[in-house]
Amino acid sequence: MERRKALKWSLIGGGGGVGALVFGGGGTVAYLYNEAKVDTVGKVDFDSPLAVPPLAESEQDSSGARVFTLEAQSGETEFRSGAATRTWGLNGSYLGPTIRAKRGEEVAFAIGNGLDEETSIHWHGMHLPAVMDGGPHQAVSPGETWTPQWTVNQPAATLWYHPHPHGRTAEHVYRGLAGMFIVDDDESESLNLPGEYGVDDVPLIVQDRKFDDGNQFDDSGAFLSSQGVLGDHILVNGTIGPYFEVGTRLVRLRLLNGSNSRLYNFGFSDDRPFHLIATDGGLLPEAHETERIELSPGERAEIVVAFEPGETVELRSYPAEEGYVFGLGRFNGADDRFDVVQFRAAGSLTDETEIPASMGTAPDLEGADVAEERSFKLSGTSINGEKMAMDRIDFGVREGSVEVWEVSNNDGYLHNFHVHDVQYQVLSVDDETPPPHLRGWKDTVRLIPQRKYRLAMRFSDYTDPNLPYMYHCHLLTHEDQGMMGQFVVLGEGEEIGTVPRTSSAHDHS
Ligand SMILES: [Cu+2]
Repeated sequence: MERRKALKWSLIGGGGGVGALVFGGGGTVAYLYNEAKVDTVGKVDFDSPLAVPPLAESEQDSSGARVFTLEAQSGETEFRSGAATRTWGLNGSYLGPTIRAKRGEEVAFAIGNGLDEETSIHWHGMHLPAVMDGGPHQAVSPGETWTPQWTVNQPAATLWYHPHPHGRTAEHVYRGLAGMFIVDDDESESLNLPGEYGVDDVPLIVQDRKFDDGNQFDDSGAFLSSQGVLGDHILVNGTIGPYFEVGTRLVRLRLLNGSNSRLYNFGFSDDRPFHLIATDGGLLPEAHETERIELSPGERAEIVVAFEPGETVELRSYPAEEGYVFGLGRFNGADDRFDVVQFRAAGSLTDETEIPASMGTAPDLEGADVAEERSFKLSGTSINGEKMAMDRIDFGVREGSVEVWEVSNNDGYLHNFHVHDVQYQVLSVDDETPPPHLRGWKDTVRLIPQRKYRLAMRFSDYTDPNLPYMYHCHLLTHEDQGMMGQFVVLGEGEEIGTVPRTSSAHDHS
């Protein structure tokens, strides 16, 4: 282990020496460089139907809230031939059901922890009170039940949920705790987009995994990588080598990068164009036609793709377009290529949906009065040189104010930036208008090294001087190692308080 570390630092620290080391002819490093590339294109037997997570059931309680029950549990899952894999899931052995709720609805959850260690469930992308956020201060002990409740009040979007326990997020997500959370609203329901869940509106939770010789998940960091685990098998909704039978001309795919540290560059095997219709926080004002969409861990995109009767085409992940300092990309997955899902179109396809000319609402924070500007430099496993501390609130923001945060990645590999509670507008990237895929609402943005991302966000309500929201890199190893900070939303005249020593908001049952 120590030897690996030394080799890694000699590579990274070498600066101009990296190229010489890598391409210097023969030698161990050149061999390792070649071995580091993963390419599964043409090698995947698409012999399993794509699993589609069930929609979670709910019951109305006496107050009118819709109550969902989720139980974190351990189990075994058969991903491939041979031994079953020990996994975790919610209401099942791997992943969890899809939660679906409409703007304006009161939702309530009973989150049970049937594991033998503390966990939590964070609602990624959701605007809600800090005490309901499910971050590291809302840990749920084994045998206990946590009961968050809030009113969904944000535009239709593809969100997700996953654990966020202090220092343990990577392992909990890797074992299988995650699920999708779809928000609908009146506007989205009035559009004629493909919208039949599991038929022409399909969730795709994309995760990479490594298996050891006994078919168990291996979460050891990739050799020479600075990003943590990089798997050589792709699971989509927990299915390896999935195919999906298409019965409609247009299909909407809700893509979620649910991986710990891998960047995907999605596109089709024949390079057909498709339409990007939504990003993290909801529908774009109008669809953007493209052939590729890159997603870093935690990011989502909704795309609509058109099929011809009788055809077969694969969704792939292609090598990253840019964003790695020379030589580092290879060891951090940037050159990898994967077959992801095969789509098999029926001999005749129904054709009743469309991509409307106008869909969501454009972000509107450009030109807003800015109460505060802040700067965040991500490097190694720190933000502005500091690591996360549970009892340190890094700053407070004012209720109702708009802030602009300038964020940059000072390393040569992948980081991204996620902010809890809000969706933000990417105002600019290196002072230029952001590319089309960053023009909608976002809660997680990939940081290409050495570029300045200016993010505008409004903190509209839910003040709490004592309980913080998180901002962090969503590469889960980095997050666990401390690349995270905490802020509180303050009402008028309020001062930053003190994080309660036991801030878990769980019920004892
Ligand atoms: Cu990072």
